[in-house]
Amino acid sequence: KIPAVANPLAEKPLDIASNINYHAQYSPHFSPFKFEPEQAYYAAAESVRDRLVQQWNETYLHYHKVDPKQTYYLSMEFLQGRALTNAIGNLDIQDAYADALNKLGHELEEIVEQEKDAALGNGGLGRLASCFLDSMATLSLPAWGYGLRYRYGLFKQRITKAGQEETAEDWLEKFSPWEVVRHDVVFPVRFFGHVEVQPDGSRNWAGGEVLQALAYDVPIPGYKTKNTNSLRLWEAKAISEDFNLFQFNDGQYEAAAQLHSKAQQICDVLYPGDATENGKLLRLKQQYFLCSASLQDIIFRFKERKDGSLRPWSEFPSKVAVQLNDTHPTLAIPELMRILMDEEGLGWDEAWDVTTKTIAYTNHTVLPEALEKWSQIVMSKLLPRHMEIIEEIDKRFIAMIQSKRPELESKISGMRILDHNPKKPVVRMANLCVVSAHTVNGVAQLHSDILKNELFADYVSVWPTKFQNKTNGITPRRWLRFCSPELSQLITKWLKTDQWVTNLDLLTDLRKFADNADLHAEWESAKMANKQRLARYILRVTGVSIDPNSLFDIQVKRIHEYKRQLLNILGVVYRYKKLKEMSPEERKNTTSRTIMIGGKAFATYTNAKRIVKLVDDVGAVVNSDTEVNSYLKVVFVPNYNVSVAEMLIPGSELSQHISTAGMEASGTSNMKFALNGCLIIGTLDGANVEIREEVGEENFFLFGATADEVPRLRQERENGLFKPDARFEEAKEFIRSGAFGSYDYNPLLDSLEGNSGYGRGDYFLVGYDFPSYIDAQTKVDEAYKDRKRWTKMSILSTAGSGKFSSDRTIGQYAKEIWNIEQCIVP
Ligand code: 26R
Repeated sequence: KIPAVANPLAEKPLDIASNINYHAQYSPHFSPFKFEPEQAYYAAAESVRDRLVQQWNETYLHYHKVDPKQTYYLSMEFLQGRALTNAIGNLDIQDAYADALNKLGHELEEIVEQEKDAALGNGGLGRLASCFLDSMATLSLPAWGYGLRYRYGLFKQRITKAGQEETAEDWLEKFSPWEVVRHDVVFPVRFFGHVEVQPDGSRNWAGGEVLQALAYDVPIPGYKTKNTNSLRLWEAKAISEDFNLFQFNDGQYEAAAQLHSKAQQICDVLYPGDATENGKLLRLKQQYFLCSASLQDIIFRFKERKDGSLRPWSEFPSKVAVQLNDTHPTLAIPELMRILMDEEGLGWDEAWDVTTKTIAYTNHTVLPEALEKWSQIVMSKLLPRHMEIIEEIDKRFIAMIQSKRPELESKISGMRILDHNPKKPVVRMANLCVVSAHTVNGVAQLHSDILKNELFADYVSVWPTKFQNKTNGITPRRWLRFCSPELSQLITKWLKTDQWVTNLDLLTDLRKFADNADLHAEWESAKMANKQRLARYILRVTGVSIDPNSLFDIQVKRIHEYKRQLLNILGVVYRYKKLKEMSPEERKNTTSRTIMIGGKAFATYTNAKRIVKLVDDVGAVVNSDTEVNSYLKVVFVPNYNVSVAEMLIPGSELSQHISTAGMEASGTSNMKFALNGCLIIGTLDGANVEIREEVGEENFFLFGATADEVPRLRQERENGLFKPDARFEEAKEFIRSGAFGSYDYNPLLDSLEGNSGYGRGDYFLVGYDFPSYIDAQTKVDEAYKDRKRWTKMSILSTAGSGKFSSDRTIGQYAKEIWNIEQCIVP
């Protein structure tokens, strides 16, 4: 029993100021002699954390008492970004903290910039997990996030003459005030070893190496609710007895600490390169480490919550829902089976029933190279017991198909989990998920249809109700309310309520004022303020001065050939060439544009790096060309991350979501841009399809082939039937001529021709879509000339974005997959 404590923190600004002051003086991380932005940040953050901790403890105790069914969101990635603005915003104490910091001689906006992004994720999948955590807390749902506490998150990107350079991002360098280490939450995790067979036939995994998983908890506050959930991040540690004192005293320091440094490696970096066998093994260790520690914790809680008495295991699925964020935590399936059978003594059928009723799987990509396959040889060595269990699941699946669905015999080799290809026998993780999970979902309607009709089509007749769609969403708190206070305030003013922050569908009411001149004026001035702020930022980080009166056109996302940044930059090159050919008079009739492109290329992805280099080179030439640079500027925005997105998105007017149709599972930044009144130029891909439906087709610049046309178009190309448009040839030729420097762009341009790249020239159909892309861009230029029309489109874009709140998404997961309910902390 923990005694209740009165809240020692009053609401008044002065008390907050003294509280900040207290932290500035007594916390060990601060100098008593300095109170600069860095010290002010830590002091403010610690003061906010004190408040959170109180609600956080109450939340845990309340869940413990009520014992509701809980969701556990297992993810190798969480892209949290900064926490301070979000925390004070969700606690609704923004103004009080701004005032208090003012009294202490600081500006809140400057203080929050001191915080490093927690970038424990690569891109869309990781950021989605973080938006989901925000919505789960805001909806007062009893839910946990489980991940790994990487020492180095996503790399920092610098742009030099040579292109992209990567450096390690040490986000914990100066300590994070947002995590609490739980020395009492520790679980053993085993690797390697062997399987022992007991006289009674039961099996037991023994030997090998045993490490410890230590929990670090991050508070996840909900917006205007007391519920404060946890993100639990595991860190790997060696068991202290494993430190070899004998060797150490013998002067063999490295040898003595060997197990310690091996343990540390597991959580050293997010997504270690997996080109080498070592890298693959490390990644698999990471995945198992997350799954094993999390399941032990979940089971511990399940047992703990029934006043000591034993609960029947059949109750487990009515208390626990586990969601797998892509296949990365698939090992949760054989791990749960192993614990239930080998440690808890259940039989196969009983364990299988519990496991399948507990676990659900979300697919986030159909790209073949991103579908995980693990070598059976590596798996057998690292996880011998799990390999046995996977073999058994595979065997039983085949037997079930043969007895119940004999007509599928010819499909079995593609549907089964094990691929016994003699060259490289592998375990197909997605198949393991589909066979074992009670529900499989895609992340946008089009993507879910592709899963049902193509990738997982053979399973649909076996399990017709297993497959669902859950269109992604984004949190309106971080992605509108906090990142654009100007626009938020005026929305609240016109809707006469701020309820839209938790009920985003209310934005549709803005449609009533879509032609109102007063709203137009306010809308334009809020947008202009955001554009000016963005222009100052671009000047600071790139040295390029951009004109806030030009059209701000942005494409930011991981650099990948399927996302087609190359289509964007070829369009820019074409635009530049046309501008050069115009007379000064003709130029005056064009729409001035500033094109910003940002994103990280995976360190070993050569073509992606060439694209970065090309964008930067085109920018250097265009921006210094005094003949045209008042009509066109091109900027590569360095080190794109969550915080940079919070700066760019509010200041955007056009954003590009131009992937080859069928390849982008959903996209989520498209939703963030649309919500901020930014128009989209895009293909019918991922969630673009639904965004266009919601904002209206007249407010969306559509172009390009559709997903169902893509296979035929690829075939035609292969058969030499594709006739490239003259404008496409012109743009490529201009680059080949050396107009943008001496770097060798031929390999990149060659990938759009002949038979390179994916083995089939221009696999991503840049050439096919180029003419319709250019035409759509011309329509953008025309629309922008009509201020009234553009502003109306912008308002209607925001008004139509309600569907894309992650509150809606999470509400659907809760009801249709997890079967969990709200558990409001009184
Ligand atoms: C296993 C390894 C190769 C790997 C593959 C893929 C590691 C990480 C990924 C990340 C992928 C799955 C990803 O981020 N997918 C994105 O998920 C978003 C959220 O659902 C979608 O919006 C986006 O379209 C999709 O690319």
